[in-house]
Amino acid sequence: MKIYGDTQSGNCYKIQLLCSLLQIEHQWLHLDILAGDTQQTTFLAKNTQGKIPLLELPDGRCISESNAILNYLAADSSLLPNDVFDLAKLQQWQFFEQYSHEPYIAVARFIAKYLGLPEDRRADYEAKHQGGYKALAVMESQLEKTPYLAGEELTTADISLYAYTHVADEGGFELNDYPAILTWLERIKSTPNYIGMG
Ligand SMILES: N[C@@H](CCC(=O)N[C@@H](CS)C(=O)NCC(=O)O)C(=O)O
Repeated sequence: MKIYGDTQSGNCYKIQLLCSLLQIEHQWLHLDILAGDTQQTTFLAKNTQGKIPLLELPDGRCISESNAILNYLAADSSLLPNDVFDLAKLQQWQFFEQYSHEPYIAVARFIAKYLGLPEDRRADYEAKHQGGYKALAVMESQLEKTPYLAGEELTTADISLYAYTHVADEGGFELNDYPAILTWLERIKSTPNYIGMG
């Protein structure tokens, strides 16, 4: 199978990390967003959204949306529970990631790291911090109770939220007031076959 992505993107890193943890063989195809690779007609034919990551199966079928790709690839592994309640709990965290975490923490990181924090984006950057810290507080409260977000076991919910939380400092977030998150980051980092971003 082929995975189209950019190693600097947290959404793409989710897939790289999962493939490493589960030792899934794949072909990685690098796309340069800033050079317009995702807007080329050949790529748009595979994903009309023009976004990465994108998974292409050997028969040509494609899946976009990082969390959908994670759950597809993790089927039948310990990272994706079969129990309906446990699966819904995991998805609860993945929807939270897309609506309440990534739009703040990933975007603040993008403004600071890739745009160089231009003056005309400063107000936007600061507004992202309020929402980002709110998301971190929600995670902290869960991780004070359980070692992983969806309970006792590592699941794809942790991979979804690890991707941008572990580089939140690049978006100006200070994690020292979130000790349970810091411990969780270390726990994930020590998982066999872990790989870092980039
Ligand atoms: N919700 C999507 C977000 C994907 C996304 O925004 N990808 C960015 C890179 S992190 C992208 O491809 N941007 C290119 C563009 O918008 O043209 C996911 O989780 O996969």
